Amino acid sequence: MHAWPASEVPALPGQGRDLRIHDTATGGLVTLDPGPVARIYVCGITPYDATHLGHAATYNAFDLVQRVWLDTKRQVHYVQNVTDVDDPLLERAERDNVDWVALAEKETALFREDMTALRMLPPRHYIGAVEAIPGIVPLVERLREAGAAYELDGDIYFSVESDPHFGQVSHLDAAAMRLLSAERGGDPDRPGKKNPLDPMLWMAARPGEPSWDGGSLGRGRPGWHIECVAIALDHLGMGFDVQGGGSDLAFPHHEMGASHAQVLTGEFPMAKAYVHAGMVALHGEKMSKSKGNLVFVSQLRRDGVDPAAVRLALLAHHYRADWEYTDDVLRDAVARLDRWRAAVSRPDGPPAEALVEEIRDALANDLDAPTALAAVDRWAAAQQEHGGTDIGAPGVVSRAVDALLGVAL
Ligand code: 5CA
Ligand code: ZN
Repeated sequence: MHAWPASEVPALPGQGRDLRIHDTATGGLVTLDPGPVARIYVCGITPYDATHLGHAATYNAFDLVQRVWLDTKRQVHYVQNVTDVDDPLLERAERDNVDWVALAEKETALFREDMTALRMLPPRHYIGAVEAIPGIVPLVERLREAGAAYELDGDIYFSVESDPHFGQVSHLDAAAMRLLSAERGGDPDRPGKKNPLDPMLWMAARPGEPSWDGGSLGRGRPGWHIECVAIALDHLGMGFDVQGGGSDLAFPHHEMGASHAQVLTGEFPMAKAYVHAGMVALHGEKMSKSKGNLVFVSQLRRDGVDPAAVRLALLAHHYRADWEYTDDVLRDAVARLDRWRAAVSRPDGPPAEALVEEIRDALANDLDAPTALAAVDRWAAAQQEHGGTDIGAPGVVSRAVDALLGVAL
């Protein structure tokens, strides 16, 4: 699949910082040392509805990860998937009486537009589940040959007990795992499974549903976790730097994915850090396509809201926090954008070097965007109150805000 166009990332004077970030698997901060090419996999959308602010907040977090790395002059290999065949997509297509392929294409196209408007850096490889099927089938066959997968009425399940490291991403107890598995696409109550948590690797063709040739697996379609594993291993290999997504993906998705990959390769861990963004809520509940309490990025754009203000609304919250979207959040962001734009519109101003370092320090410290915004606020307030004589300082601020925060002033 094609991704979306990249916005330019200006180079900044001085030195970038190594990123320290919270890793769910170790439960603490880790300083990543990616080498010249940093590798990141971020779980993509299931395209049955438009991009909402919760999605945008999560993609914003991983965009910042890349901007910190780019500032250290590293290259970034960024891979993202599109879950373009899965139960929720098929169910929505059926409900609305539309073709599931057309629905997925339409919503993926809108997602690209939203990401472009928000200045999110595009992945180098943007891969759909459907196009990944030829790579998924041999992985499931290998898991079965290794005794890590078994058949139940034609469906093929992964045996979580085959991975000695199972549980080391999310650290949940069995009861919590069972509950979340039922909520998030699993089928812990299906009779005949070896372990209730075992996730499906390959689902045998169901009448009226799309299916593909699975070689020795028979016709069917892939399970959710193996989709991301196949794409990540194909384009990044084992031991990549960051596996990213919202906190609702820690279990079962990232736990199961890590186990699949670890059993397949015999290597541990799949990723050096499992990074999870908090959940954005609306009216007291997590924004979710299934509940319908959504604020769409595309609707805000249609309402004439500047995408840079949307981005500032996201950046005003720490990526790990759960937060509630209200009209005030957007109003504050619009006001901040106006103040910043006014402050950089003059040829001179207060010195900017220290501000660039403050933004760098804040982001390198577990992506502390709110602290970075506060630093820019102080510079903008000083500019407004008494100005300054440094020629070119506003340009430096503008480039730093663009390069490190993805906000075009
Ligand atoms: N296709 C799978 C991942 S392989 C999926 O979870 N798709 S999704 O469309 O449901 O979500 C896309 C990303 O947005 C995921 O990282 C998810 O954790 C994140 N996300 C979903 N809802 C919210 C929310 N309310 N707040 C923050 N992030 C969210
Ligand atoms: Zn995923």
